[in-house]
Amino acid sequence: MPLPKAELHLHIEGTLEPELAFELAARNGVPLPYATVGDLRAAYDFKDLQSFLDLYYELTAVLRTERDFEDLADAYLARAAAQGVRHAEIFFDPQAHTRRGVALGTVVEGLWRALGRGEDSHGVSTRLIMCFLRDESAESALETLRAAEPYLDRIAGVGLDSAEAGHPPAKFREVYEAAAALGLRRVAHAGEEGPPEYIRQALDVLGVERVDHGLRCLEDPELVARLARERIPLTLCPLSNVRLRAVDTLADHPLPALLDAGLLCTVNSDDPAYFGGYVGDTFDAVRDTLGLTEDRLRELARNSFLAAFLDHDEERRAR
Ligand code: ES4
Ligand code: ZN
Repeated sequence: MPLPKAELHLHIEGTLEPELAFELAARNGVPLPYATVGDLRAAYDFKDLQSFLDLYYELTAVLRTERDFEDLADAYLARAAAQGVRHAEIFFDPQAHTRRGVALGTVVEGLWRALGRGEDSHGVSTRLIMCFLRDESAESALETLRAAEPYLDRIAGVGLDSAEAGHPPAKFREVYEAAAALGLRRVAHAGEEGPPEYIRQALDVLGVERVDHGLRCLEDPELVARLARERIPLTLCPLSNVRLRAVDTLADHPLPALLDAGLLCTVNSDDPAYFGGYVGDTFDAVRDTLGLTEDRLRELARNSFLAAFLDHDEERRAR
């Protein structure tokens, strides 16, 4: 039995397996510039975040209908459940779809068809977190938030993702203030490729409750001390960091140092179809490669529930 855990850093578009991409491409008559599943998989050799994002956005073209988003989310729930996930807080990127003519309602309604029955179908409770693309404008983020108002009963929070360098969190102050006023929870990617200063901005300007990645906090001991003192969770994604070359090898990943520094670390899969594993695979990899003890693994699983947007009773039921 895999350890029960929550997954807090998961892009639903990043769960699109090559086989499903081909199936949806055929169903929707969308041409793909790859002849076979093998050719597509061969393209998963990334040199940095941007080279990954280029392919990730390219493949969203196959997602067109509510049923496509439903099938995508259903496939994720099945895989997650098999790896011990009891609760998942799932990112989606509305602008990656609206900018190519797919309505926000299609995305949310489609995802919700699968997620709304996730507890019954797979024993996985879920939350949806709507991410703004930080390489799009602040105005576009605000328009996205406004467009989401009819769906706020299904959206727990907002996040910030995509290409980090040159797009500091402070650019999104206004939309995060508006999100907070609507009662939405707030998270943001920071310190994946960007500097420690971006982590500070996410906390101080955007008011985030969790930091997604946050890896580069280690360059700033004062920031590490603050994150530990304030019990700010980090949603780390070790396999992603290896594939996008934030670290050289998994053996070099600073997860043990971050845990030793007293940080509330969680381990997550980010874009599992692209980075070689779902969250249970990630737990296995850090155990085997970083030599984490069973106690440490249990701490990571416990942290995932502590850092989740669950109330006390829900948390107890989930773990
Ligand atoms: C992402 Cl790994 C990563 N970083 C930033 N934005 C993203 N969107 C999807 N995966
Ligand atoms: Zn991410």
